[in-house]
Amino acid sequence: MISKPPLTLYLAAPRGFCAGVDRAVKIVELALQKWGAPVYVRHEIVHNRFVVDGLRAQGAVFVEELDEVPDDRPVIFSAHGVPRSVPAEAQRRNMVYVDATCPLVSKVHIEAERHHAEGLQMVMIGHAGHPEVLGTMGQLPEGEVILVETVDDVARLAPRDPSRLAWITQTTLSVDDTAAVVAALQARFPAIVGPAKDDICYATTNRQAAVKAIAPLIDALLVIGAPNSSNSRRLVEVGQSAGCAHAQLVMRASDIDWRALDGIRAVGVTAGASAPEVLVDEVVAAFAERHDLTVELVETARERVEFKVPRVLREPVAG
Ligand code: 0O3
Ligand code: SF4
Repeated sequence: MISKPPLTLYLAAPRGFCAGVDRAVKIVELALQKWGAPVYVRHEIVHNRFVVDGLRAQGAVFVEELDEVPDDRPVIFSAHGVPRSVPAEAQRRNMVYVDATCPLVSKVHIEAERHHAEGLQMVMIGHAGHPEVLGTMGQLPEGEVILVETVDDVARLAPRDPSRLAWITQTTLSVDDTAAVVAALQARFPAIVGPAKDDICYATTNRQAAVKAIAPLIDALLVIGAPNSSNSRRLVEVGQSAGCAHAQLVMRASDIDWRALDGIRAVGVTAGASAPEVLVDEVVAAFAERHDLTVELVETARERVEFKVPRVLREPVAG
């Protein structure tokens, strides 16, 4: 028998589903129980094909815009949040809708509204075109939120009144990159107001910290997550910045570039906030097939956050 090469697999914790994703997936499942299929979902409920396919198999129909939903079927808004115009349109059409926006994204929406009510113009740090950014910017009238992505963007900002500004962020950004942008904003606009640190959520922060902890131990990092998942892509970048030159984003085990992993002695594995644990199990099993594997858990925090589903889905089904 040919012996398999030894490999230590450092499994980051926390990893995978956050409380907002857990709640959003539950909302779709409960809506299907309550109203039967089809239940429409505007945008991928979370950015993961396996989650989406699983819900589709139960009768969920995924669309990008509300005009693709018939008036007489319930619709769920994704965890990333929606511009104000979306629930407004659903109300105008008398539709049944449930908003699965993560409460930590809604918190940023409320922050933006509060600053706006005080007459401040907002600077949002985030990624152009991302649904969360579109949703948060869409809480306020056009021109009231200016988007910056980088330190260089800060130098180009031309606000209405540089002394009347507030900043907010997307929840899934790189903690370190964001700190640099915030510092640039504060240097250029000393009067700017904002959150104590940033609006990056606990789950994003914890997953990045866990990657930093395993980076010195590993030759390669695998992040399980989708290419359109902002928080997952940030985990790859955090791994690279922490010195792990070889970091791969993989949707599942079949995406692993084994050739690039040839000869390594230690690998790190984590998963984005929208990646289900079954995919982690699959990746670990794929390593176990090829290696004499030792799995070590590296736990840098324990998460106990849970969010309730909206009341309408907690009520017993009528009939
Ligand atoms: O925002 P992101 O692309 O990371 O979204 P995912 O991958 O669906 O993960 C959940 C995070 C979220 C809903 C927004 O904070
Ligand atoms: Fe909510 Fe954070 Fe999860 Fe986004 S990553 S859904 S903000 S808990």
